[in-house]
Amino acid sequence: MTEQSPALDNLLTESRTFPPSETFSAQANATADFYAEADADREAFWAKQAERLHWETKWSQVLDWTNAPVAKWFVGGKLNVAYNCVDRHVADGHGEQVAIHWVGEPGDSRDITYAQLKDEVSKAANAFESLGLTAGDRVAIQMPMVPEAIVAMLACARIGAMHSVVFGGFSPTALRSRVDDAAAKVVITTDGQYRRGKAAPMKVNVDEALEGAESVEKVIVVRRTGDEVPLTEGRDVWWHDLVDGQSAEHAPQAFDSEHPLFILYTSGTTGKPKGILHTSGGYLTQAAYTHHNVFDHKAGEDVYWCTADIGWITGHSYIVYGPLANRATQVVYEGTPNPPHEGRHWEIVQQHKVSIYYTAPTLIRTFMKWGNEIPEKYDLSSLRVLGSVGEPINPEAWMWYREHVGANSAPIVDTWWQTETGGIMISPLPGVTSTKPGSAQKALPGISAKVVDDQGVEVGKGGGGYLVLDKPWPGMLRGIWGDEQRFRETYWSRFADQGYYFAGDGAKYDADGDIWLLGRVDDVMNVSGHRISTTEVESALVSHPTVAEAAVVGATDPTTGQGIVAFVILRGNAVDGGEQAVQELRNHVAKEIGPIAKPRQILVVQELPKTRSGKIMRRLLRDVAENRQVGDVTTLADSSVMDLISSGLKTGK
Ligand code: 6R9
Repeated sequence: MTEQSPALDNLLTESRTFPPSETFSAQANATADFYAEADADREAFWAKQAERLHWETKWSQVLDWTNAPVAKWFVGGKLNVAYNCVDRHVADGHGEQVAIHWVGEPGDSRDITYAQLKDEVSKAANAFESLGLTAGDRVAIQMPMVPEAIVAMLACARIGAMHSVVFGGFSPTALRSRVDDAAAKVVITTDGQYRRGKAAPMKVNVDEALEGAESVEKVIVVRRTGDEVPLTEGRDVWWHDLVDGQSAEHAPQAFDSEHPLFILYTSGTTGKPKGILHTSGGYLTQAAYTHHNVFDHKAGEDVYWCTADIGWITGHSYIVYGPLANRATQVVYEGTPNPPHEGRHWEIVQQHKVSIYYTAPTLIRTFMKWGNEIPEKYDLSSLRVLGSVGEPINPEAWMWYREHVGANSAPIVDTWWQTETGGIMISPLPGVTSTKPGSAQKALPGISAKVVDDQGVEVGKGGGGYLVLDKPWPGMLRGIWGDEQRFRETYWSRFADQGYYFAGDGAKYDADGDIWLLGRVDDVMNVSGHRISTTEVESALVSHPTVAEAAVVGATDPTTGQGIVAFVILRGNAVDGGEQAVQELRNHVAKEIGPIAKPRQILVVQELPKTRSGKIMRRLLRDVAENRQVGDVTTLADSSVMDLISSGLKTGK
């Protein structure tokens, strides 16, 4: 069963609730009767939500679940996702509305209207077609948060090509494995990127990644930092040379509702990331429906800002697809939160009168650390809805967010979902739900979630167990790219008898039946809201010549949620595990996977605790990493190992 930290236990005794204000409720998009309406006829409810979109051909059936666990939603329907996100708003007379207030890290900025976005996406679509890209092809995108990244994603969608966005902080090795897995034909990148106030290279990393990559025919490079970069003759082309001269007319073709839209890689319990596959109609319906109701978004009135990176699912669903389908005006910010100062976010909120702000608990805790006086210096009165995503939010951070950002009045929506779910699944509805600090509370109308025990039986109020999704939903993943068996095993085998989707999260009902998320129950860590598998980091460590064996755990961390702690056994002939060796290993992991996977701490040990069947007992290592008394060691093959580790650590050996 799930192992709970003391912090999570406290969280479950939380009794404060915050009912919605009458004025908010009176104007809210969502109403309490949505739940009953969806329960009465789920498919009719979703069909109504799909009407938010423009369909070239209407569907003939809402859901086909006969080939479970691969769902078909809005069967027979045809639509163009990019048309829905851009063109139709222009056709409806909103071409002059700003779609994106883009804010560059060094202080440059661009406002892009829907009419301009339509031109840019059309030109890029024409450019991509001129390279021979067609529907079904894969395009890898590794870019910082520049407008062209969004344009590139939409242009792929427009021509039916699938994008595979790879987070800008991922290493060449990580990029390469994703390019190879999807056999990407085209890679789009920038010369460099601004990160923490400095220009850092990007294209040279891509070059390193693509050495000998057979599938890649073209690399498109957006100029961002102006740094000189080598171009490979015949393969590389500047975005401005390729795109700027194209026609701004491009006729969007309607694709089947189940036409693949994108692949997004996420960490699983093995070292190999999974290419999560999403399709068009159902995904866009859920992204738009949730963005409209969970954030109470009003087109043409709100200014929305989601601080995620497009390299993650939150950026896909709540920067690109959901908000644009709903004709949002949004802020897109390129950089990290503190260049040049710690009030950067609040300055942007004040300047653009941001009314909906969606971020991650790790950032909220960082803001707390920086001090109350920082947000106090700015006018944040425009904010009316606050969101949280990526990991459980502890009540202290929730209360701080409410008080110091939301002026004790803006509803906070704690949204639980995953790369695999495509859109938000469990969340309060602002104006409807009385919120509780720390709880994501209830499955949204149209969504069904349960907390079950080992046998798949739903637990009662106050009970804990595993979170499952017991009914199909429109934004659900349609598979793992190229690995159907892994798809079935990972998500559908744990509760195969019941046909439940196993989310991999522990959860609990409180006395009111509200859901509290308790973190992963598998070997996936959550560091600053990023999923990183213990196995991935372990593989990176053992790929270093000095390392014989490695075990990695996620230890509770006050700022990042979890921090990566590695235990390594060095090879016999390797020199001592001094500070320098440890530093080198940390850098090695950063190089293999990316800086986000850099262990917070590496402990050199002589032995690792293993069961008789040879499984590393991470639970015990977590006890050590979190400075707790080591738990039950009876299943260890050699129970003295933990003494050895603990005493070795004390004496620094
Ligand atoms: C959207 C996203 C998914 C995992 C998920 C869970 C954790 C996300 C959460 C949350 C508690 C929340 N998670 N939101 N846990 N409360 N509001 O983050 O997708 O990167 O795939 O991560 O993140 O453990 O299983 P992804």
